[in-house]
Amino acid sequence: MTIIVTGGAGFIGSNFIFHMQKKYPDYRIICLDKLTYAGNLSTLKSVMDNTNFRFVKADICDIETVCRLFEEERPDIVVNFAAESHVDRSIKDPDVFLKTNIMGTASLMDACRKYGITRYHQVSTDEVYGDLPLDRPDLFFTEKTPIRTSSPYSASKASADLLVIAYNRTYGLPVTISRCSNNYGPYHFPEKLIPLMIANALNDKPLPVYGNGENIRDWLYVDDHCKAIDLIIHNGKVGEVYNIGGHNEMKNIDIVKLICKELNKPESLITYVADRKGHDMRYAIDPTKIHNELGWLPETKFSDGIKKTIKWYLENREWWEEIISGEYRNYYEKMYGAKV
Ligand code: NAD
Ligand code: TDX
Repeated sequence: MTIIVTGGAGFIGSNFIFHMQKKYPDYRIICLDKLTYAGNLSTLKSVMDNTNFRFVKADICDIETVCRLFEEERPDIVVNFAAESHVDRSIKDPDVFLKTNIMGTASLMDACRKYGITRYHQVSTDEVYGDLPLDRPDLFFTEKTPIRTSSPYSASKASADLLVIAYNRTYGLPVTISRCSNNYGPYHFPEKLIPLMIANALNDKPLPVYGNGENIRDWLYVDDHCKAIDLIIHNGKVGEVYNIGGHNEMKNIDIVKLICKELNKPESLITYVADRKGHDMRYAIDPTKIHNELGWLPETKFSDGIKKTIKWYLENREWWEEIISGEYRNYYEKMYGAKV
């Protein structure tokens, strides 16, 4: 079995590669990644020398290079994690989100059509469903919830999903889509809520909470997401969408307070800043379908997962310190400079 994993130098893609190499040592895994600001080759150093692993630096939008790789490797399965993934960046500059997330998905699927694959899997997000009101805790996103996007990021992911469904219907491409809630865990880029708060707290820097901090996210430990994708690519039904989430809703402010507590830092570091434009209020996934059809259930409780995650950031300071001292600093200053 040969699998191309795009975006494998990023947060979830790298964790997926680790999961697959451990569970299926005979599979050949090829990571195709452009190494944007969010991709980090050092993340993959533990698998780099495996004979069944190959890294290729390339843009998923570059159809010629993608086709050359397909020609050489003749993959059975393609799992597409490659994306611009940060909502705040999409609000400042949507352009690259449209290119990578939409055009990149199309070019990958064109290569799949040309060479033939047994499965193209699109890693999507719960953000395609928009948000839920805070005063209706009885409501959840199911696979039948209408697409209703809020940010250029979520609109680009939803557009890609529509293309994936169209390629299945029009060309018979054997596709699946997964829509997951917020992930957390090792190698999470420190521009996202949990790693940003851990890094800032460790450096005794202000903890910038958007708006009133009441927004709710449904957090899933990254390994549980990887296991769900593993099940879908092997046993999921072609043409189907699977929601992935663990019924673990938390308010942003409670997460930040928990991080302060775990790290023994004062809550006085918490600084309320201007709200995100179009900020989604609540995400909450109903994972009944993947549970009933594929037997998936999240295994890591948030109370354990957050401790493991904090421990990882404490033990791997060089990984994130290098990031926050580099080019990322310019983004941080532009994004938060005047506020914190
Ligand atoms: P990430 O930003 O950490 O990593 C993205 C990776 O894609 C990076 O390695 C980057 O170099 C690569 N990449 C970007 N543009 C590329 C291009 N044009 N060609 C090739 N590679 C390119 O993202 P993540 O958090 O790991 O998210 C992975 C996927 O999962 C994304 O599709 C995202 O929409 C989806 N998702 C993320 C979450 C989450 O909580 N992080 C939740 C649900 C879904
Ligand atoms: O500094 C911050 N302060 C803050 O209050 C940051 C970075 C975020 N927030 C808030 C905004 C959100 O309500 O925390 C919440 C989580 O924010 P992010 O970590 O940026 O994640 P989110 O916008 O929810 O999107 C994530 O989950 C769905 C991923 O980044 C997406 O790629 C995925 O599709």
